Amino acid sequence: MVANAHASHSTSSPYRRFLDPLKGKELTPPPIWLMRQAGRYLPEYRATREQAGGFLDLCYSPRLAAEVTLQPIRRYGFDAAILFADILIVPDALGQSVRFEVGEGPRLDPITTEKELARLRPDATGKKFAIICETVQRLRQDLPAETALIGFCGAPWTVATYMVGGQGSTDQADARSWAYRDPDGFQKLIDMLVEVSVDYLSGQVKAGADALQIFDSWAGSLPDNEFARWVIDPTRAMVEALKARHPEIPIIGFPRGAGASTAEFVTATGVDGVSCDTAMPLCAMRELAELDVAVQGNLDPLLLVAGGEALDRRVDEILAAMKGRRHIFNLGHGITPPTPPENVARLVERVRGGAG
Ligand code: 1CP
Repeated sequence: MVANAHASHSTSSPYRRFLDPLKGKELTPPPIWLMRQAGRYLPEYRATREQAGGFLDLCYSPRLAAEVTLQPIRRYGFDAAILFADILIVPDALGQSVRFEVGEGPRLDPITTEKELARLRPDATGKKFAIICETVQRLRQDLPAETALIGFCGAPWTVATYMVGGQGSTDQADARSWAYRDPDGFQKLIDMLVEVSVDYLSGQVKAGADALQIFDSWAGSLPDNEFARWVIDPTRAMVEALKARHPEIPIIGFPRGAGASTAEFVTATGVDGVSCDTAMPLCAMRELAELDVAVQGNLDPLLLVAGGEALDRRVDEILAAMKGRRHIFNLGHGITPPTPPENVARLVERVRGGAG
């Protein structure tokens, strides 16, 4: 139903309302998309995933990755689609083997010393990045003209936590310990990630991405001085380098768990949008919106599982709090697998229904 939208892919871009708040314009109702809007809560995703075989096979198949990106757009007509890939594509492209075990999270061979770091191959990332960019290209052709396309990568700090720990963890102790023990060595890993991530995102922009999001899911585990060095500085370096290459590209930062450091993150990095997690008070989101930035968020993903009036109530509260501000409606974190798809439809209808 969607695949007929190609016509207006011409030199002048058609209007994509998702981009307005990022470019300084408030919209009522706000644009809406959801983190992890493609994923296991959708039966059609599970079917395509099975067809692909492994999770990385899905990411590296432009045809199937584009298909799962389009699935939630067909169902819900979100204002933006997000490229289907994963933040661990970057370590995989660097030559650190990444595996997704069934029923568990990702597994990598951990890198904890400068010697192991030296085995990574930043020059060899091009081939795998090119496959992902082919997905972006397909998507820009197949998406409805009015739907924006978001490219993304993980922030250097968060990607490093997986590269050093070898898997997800609740406290990111391995990366934090390396950063304390040997800050200069750890800085080399971060610098490498800044450089390859900029190339990767720049490739996504050239392939047709309208905006970028940098996911720093584990930003909240650092004390403020370390937050400045490992979250703010690398993000600012990426934003500067990307804006030098693509002055018009809007960039959203997602420093999850940054709390009281979020305002400093916004002013110091120069992002155009900031995504807020569920714990960010609505009054703090309103204050952030005074900083010449679009504010995205922050419905609790568990309310989307619960549904019903509890969901409606909180949606109305968020809309009321952000009314008149540059707001993009989203969750505070990704959709979880037990989410009933009909609750997502209810949410979209509520946001668009003008409750605000
Ligand atoms: O079984 C499956 O099909 C795999 C589940 C899955 C999915 C759907 C993973 C494994 N990744 C993804 C896609 C994905 N990941 C997207 C696609 C676009 C969309 O949002 O629809 C994006 C943007 C990500 C980003 C990502 N991957 C983050 C940052 C956001 C966040 O959730 O905090 C992180 C931390 C990852 C790592 C990752 N990939 C997959 C899992 C299960 C995890 C978390 C691992 C862990 O910490 O335990």
